[in-house]
Amino acid sequence: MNQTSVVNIKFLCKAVGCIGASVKRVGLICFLLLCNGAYVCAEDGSRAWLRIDSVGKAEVTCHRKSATLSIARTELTKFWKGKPVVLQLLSNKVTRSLGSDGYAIFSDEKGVKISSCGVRGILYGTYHLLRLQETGIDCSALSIKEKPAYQYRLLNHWDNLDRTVERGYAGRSLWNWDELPEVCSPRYQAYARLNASVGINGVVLNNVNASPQILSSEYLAKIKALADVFRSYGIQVFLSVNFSSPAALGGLSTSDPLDEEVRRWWKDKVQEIYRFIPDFGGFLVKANSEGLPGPQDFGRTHADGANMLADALEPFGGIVMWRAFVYNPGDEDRAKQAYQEFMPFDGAFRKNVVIQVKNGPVDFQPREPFSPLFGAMRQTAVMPEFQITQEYLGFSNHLAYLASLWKECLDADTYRDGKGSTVMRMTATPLFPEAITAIAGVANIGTDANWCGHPFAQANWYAFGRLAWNPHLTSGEIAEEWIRLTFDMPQEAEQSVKEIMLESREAVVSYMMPLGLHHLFAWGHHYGPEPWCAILGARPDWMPSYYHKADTFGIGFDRSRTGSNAVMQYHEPLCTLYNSMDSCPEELLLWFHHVPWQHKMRSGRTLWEELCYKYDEGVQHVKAFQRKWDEVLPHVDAERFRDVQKRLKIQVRDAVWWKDACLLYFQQYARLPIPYELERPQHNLEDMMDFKLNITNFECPPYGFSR
Ligand code: GCW
Repeated sequence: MNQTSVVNIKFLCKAVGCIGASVKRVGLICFLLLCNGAYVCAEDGSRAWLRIDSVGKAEVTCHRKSATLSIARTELTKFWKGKPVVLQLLSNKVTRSLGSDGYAIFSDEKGVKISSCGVRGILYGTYHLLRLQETGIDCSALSIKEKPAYQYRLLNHWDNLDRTVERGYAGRSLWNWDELPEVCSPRYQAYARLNASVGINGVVLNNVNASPQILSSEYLAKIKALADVFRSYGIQVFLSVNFSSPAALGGLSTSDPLDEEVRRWWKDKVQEIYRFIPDFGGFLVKANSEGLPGPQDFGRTHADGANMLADALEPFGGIVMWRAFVYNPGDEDRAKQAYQEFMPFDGAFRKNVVIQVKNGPVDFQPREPFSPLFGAMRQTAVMPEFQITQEYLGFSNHLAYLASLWKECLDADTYRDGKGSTVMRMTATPLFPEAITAIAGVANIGTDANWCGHPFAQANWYAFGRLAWNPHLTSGEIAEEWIRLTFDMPQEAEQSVKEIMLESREAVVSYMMPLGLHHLFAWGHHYGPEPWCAILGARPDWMPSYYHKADTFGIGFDRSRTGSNAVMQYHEPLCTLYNSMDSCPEELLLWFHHVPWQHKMRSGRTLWEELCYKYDEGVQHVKAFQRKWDEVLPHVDAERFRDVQKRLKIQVRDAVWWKDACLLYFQQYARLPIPYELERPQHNLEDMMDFKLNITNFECPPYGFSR
């Protein structure tokens, strides 16, 4: 959309705004639909970062035919504003070195050439060229070679068959199982296009808490219909499977992975899947985790379970992503358990198995150290799992740009092979020639018109794809791209929005859980603070007190050598660094140590004072975001502007709620005053402790805390 039409539309909005309140919305929509239908649709956020207006006249040549190439061609014909483009599917030294997803783009005064040895590479090159155009890069003399860092770049949907989405805050599941396979919503294609435009090449359709039903022939026919839509966008379909499917779905008496009948059942099932979907990607498995069935139910190991599935998938080129998210209530520190359970099996997995590891050792907290499993395995492929959906970061009410969180993990040095052994290197470099490299993000996508709920949550989907392609990109670079593609703002406003985004994750850490605190979340839904939560008979490792361990002496989980000794799971020099209260990075201090309230911090303040300052800093940050956002009002369409404004209001309210709840609760132990220069609490502890937010797992609370 050019500047003039933006101004015109804003003028029209104002004019229509004069009409009475109830007529206003309908009137506005009809009026704008008549004048400029694309605008109304566009600014509800549904076009996300692909908001190019069609120019419809580019010259594009491609001598080969395929569904994917024809998408590339159409995209360029409609949206490319430059010289003629030639799409070259060819195998030469350069294209072979870039692989079938990689591409080369060259341009000169005659035109542009995009070449790749794979059709997917041509498609990715196409979207890259359009991205360069739309972000204002001069495309007249390009010489670009790109290849993705990870072979598999996957979204994990936690979508249930009843269309609820576990930890989803953007409406219902996109997959309309009742209508499929007969009816294929146009949104499936739009979704695939958005994914392809950032290089995502696979999707796990269903929740890791998987229903055995997903493997029924009835559902496979529905999944085939989705796979048929996704295929031409270069997207492979994967499924989460329930380990007890042979018994639960197949009617066998056991699901023991060493039982011959069970093995046969999986082989037959896999064959059936490939009859429906010849390019099926493979299985994702959550086993013996949070009450789900797994090989241990039969006295077998993770390796036995994973290998059985791997053997069934291997003839078809399918893979198994076996999750390491395992922990049991007991004496052992939860943060240590995944490492302890998986390390003994290093090297015991088949080559088409990859262990999927959450970024931190506990569970997608606003800040955790990286999981020690990343720097540990030497003969088993390991892949990072990030959470794009904001289970622990304010759902889609809070603005939290997560590239900063993921980069912190990817850039972390594991020291496995000396300095420079970053998580990125450990996971993107194959450990052995056939080793899988992969990365997954738990999707934040649903039926909301703008896909993700919060308009800025789209940036996390975008950033995940971009980082999966190139983890060397900085959070700032990705934010800049996204802002340019998503809004039409002058540079100064872009800068303000970028500042908000880059500061947002740290702000959330500060007002929720600074200095290494973790899991202070309310029971079940994980939205607000409940550091006091104590449910009779519930698992202790699901209680906040298990993690904060506040008492009159201090606060924090002692994971040093004299504590749970989780530090031992890290290579030197990290083990020593984390082990001492004096050398431990302060942002992880309470993760690794139980620290006295009077402990002197680097700022010269006591721990208690520092905690108060951090919480306050978080609140002040979000208030500053509100001001900065209000300033960009003239440069954002009314719909998205108001949406973000409304959510920032909630975020400020929630930030104050978090600060008051945590400080007033911990103050009972610290018995020290909140420094007088800081804002006073706005709530009473008793009120907050009485308050229960009435939400299920699947909804986003509309207004945060209010009584
Ligand atoms: O963080 C926890 C979530 C569960 C989720 C689980 C997992 C899908 O609270 O909702 O289940 O992690 O990752 O398996």
